[in-house]
Amino acid sequence: NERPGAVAGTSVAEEVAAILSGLGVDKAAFTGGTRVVRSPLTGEAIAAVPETAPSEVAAVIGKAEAAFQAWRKVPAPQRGELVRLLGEELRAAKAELGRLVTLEVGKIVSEGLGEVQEMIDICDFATGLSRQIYGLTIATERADHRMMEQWHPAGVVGVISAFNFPVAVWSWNAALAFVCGDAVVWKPSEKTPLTALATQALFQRAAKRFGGVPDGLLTLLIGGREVGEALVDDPRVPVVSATGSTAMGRKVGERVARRFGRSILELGGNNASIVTPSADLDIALRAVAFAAMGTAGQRCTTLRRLIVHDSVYDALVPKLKKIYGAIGVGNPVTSDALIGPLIDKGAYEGMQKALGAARSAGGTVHGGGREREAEAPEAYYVRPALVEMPAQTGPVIEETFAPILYVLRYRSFEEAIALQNGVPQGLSSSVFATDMREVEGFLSATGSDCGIANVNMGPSGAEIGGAFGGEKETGGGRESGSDAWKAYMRRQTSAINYGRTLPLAQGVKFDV
Ligand code: UN1
Repeated sequence: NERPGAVAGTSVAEEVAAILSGLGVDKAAFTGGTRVVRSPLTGEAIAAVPETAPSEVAAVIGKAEAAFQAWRKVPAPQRGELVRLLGEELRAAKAELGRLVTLEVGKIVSEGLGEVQEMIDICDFATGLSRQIYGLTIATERADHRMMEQWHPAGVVGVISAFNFPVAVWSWNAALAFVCGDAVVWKPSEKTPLTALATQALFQRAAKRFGGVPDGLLTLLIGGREVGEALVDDPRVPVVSATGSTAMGRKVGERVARRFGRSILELGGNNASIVTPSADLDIALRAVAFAAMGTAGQRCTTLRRLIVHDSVYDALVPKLKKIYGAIGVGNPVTSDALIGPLIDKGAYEGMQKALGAARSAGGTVHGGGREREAEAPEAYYVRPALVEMPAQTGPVIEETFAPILYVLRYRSFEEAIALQNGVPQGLSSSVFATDMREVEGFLSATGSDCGIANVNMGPSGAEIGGAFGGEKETGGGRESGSDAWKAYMRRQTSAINYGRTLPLAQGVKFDV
């Protein structure tokens, strides 16, 4: 349904400028630059952002390194206070920043706000964590000795983030890095520099209130691949956290490894849900709709493969097809559509290519066509596609960042698990079942091989409290909750001799 007057008379560009200025971003940071930013809602240019030259990156990292030297001396609970203040700023600016996410990425309003909520949540988490950074005291084999481990700040953390969660994924990394005593150099997606500029302005507000935050604790690199490479190759950056495609992550991982840096990779997902005979089909239907179509299929955790037992296929799939045909697709600012646009033309073309490949592989495609082309010729709205596939081949084993759900049939639970695990990616997964044997089997060592395995819900929409990430070509990194913070610190093992002799480990004798 159209929501008339929602943007009464203002172009997206004007609204974006008003939000950025209101949040304290200098006009020079988003006008007159070389990188043109377009809103996927309409395709119109909304800003022109000055870029960082690749030759300038070394100096930025130098500044971050100097900030780190000072920040690591600030006690962790005080560092937590900075992150608490950042959380307060985010709470106060939730409406504006959420709106900016919608305007820059095309997310529906509640998802734009949800993204900011995710930032607030990780700030709360990190504030608590700042008093819980602890190591172990370990039993030693030597008399009058103590052995322990400590966690020290790692240094400058490089954060490379993707367009689809332009600010939340940064916050998972940065909130932890700041309480861990690190400085952060952030290279946002070239498609979404505006939400990054807004976030940096909010950080600066928090830093000002905190007082005495070293200059350069958070710096931004606005630019493309070359800027990212300069960050990735710099030996003063011991940790690089990168979110994006598997192709990008493979390059980042290799380059960081070459200089013995540590990378935290959160790459492609090709997430599946299994619908078993004992599933609650009403829950499955709603969960699948959100997980497969939400965010226009542009989450790492989006449901891309639905593996349905033969006996429930006809009770589930026709209903699902109906939802696919009826769901509102459109501009989420001017209507109550649940599916916003794809990020750009490239995403649309990638989707059509995958659908073509699916047809060639014997798939039956429902939906997937372009919508609203007449009123928004520069924007890429699509009807989500449901594709019934005869087998898990061709595009089904690839991640296409668009709302395509491949549906497969299975007969035995073992076959379903083999299909679930039979792709190169390993981020998220879920099972719909009330039979505890199948639930526990799915969660067991011989079940899902993914970093995330859910029951009676979809694979997307994780909370920040758990460790987020996945296996295989997803890259193996873990971010956000649980003990993911350890990746942002260096571990030091210490043995202390408080006796008057020098016993050696392993009973070695060396009397000189
Ligand atoms: C991503 O798409 O990169 O679990 C992150 C989710 C969100 C984060 C997705 N909390 O779907």
